[in-house]
Amino acid sequence: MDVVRRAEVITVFTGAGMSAESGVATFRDVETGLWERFDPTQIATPQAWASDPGLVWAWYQWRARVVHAAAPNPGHNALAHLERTHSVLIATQNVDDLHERAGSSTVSHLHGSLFAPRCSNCGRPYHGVDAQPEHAVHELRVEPPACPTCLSPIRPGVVWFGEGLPDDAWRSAESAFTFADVVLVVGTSGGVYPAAALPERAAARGIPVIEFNPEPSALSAMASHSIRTPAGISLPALVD
Ligand code: BJW
Repeated sequence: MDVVRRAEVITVFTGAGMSAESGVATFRDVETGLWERFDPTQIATPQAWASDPGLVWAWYQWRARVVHAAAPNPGHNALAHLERTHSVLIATQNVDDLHERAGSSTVSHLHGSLFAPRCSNCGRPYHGVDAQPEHAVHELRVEPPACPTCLSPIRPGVVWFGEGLPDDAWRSAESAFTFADVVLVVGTSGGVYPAAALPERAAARGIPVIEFNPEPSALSAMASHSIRTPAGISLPALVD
């Protein structure tokens, strides 16, 4: 694709569909999405954490084990390969580490990480969680560990609805979307803000936006071009 080949700086905006072919469930896909089986208000909000921390902790530990057992797919690998010829920044909404494991060097995690738990009170990072995937089953409740410093419960390092995005990730993403020659939007329904505003603003400034998603999304209307095949097929074709 010429617009990509000619670009010096490529900013990539990824969502759950990026990791779908690695066996990591999306949120909103019909039948397979996490929100088909779990109510987001009961699990991905500060209120859910306050009312049932054991349920929330167990759910995120289960998801961390699923990701730990998964591997990057050809789409992740293709984006890592793109760094050989271009300056690439990935702004991901995903809380997995599959971009990093594929070899991408600059990844901003707009919605946090499954692998960065922290104290719910003093905010110190917690390094004691064992993410080994012996049993990828979902235990209903697991008591969160206690912070070694202040004894408050350790919380998942993800961004729940109603919470602000991490400042450093947001700032580097904003700059990457400002200075991009082209933006690739991969595997997102594009309806969660403020993250979805980043490609919208880039399009409004005249930066070409290419979407990679088998289905139309909330961002399709402002994309210059949409490629309707799975990312594990369309992204490798881009770097070949
Ligand atoms: C494939 C594929 C394949 C499948 N290849 N593609 C403005 C308007 C309206 C509402 C708001 C607004 N501003 C803020 C809000 C409220 C809210 C929000 O956006 N709500 C909307 C849902 C209506 N936003 C927030 O609450 C945010 N915080 C905030 O605004 O705080 C204000 C504040 C400021 C300062 C101080 C304090 C507060 C936070 C949002 C956090 C979102 N968190 C989650 C959970 C993270 C943790 C976890 O993982 O559990 O993030 S929700 C969930 O949605 C997750 C995702 O990152 C995010 C986006 O989902 P994504 O990635 O798009 O996945 P899907 O499943 O929706 O789509 C998958 C796509 O893949 C589909 O299109 C498929 O077709 C495609 N696909 N296979 C390519 N093989």
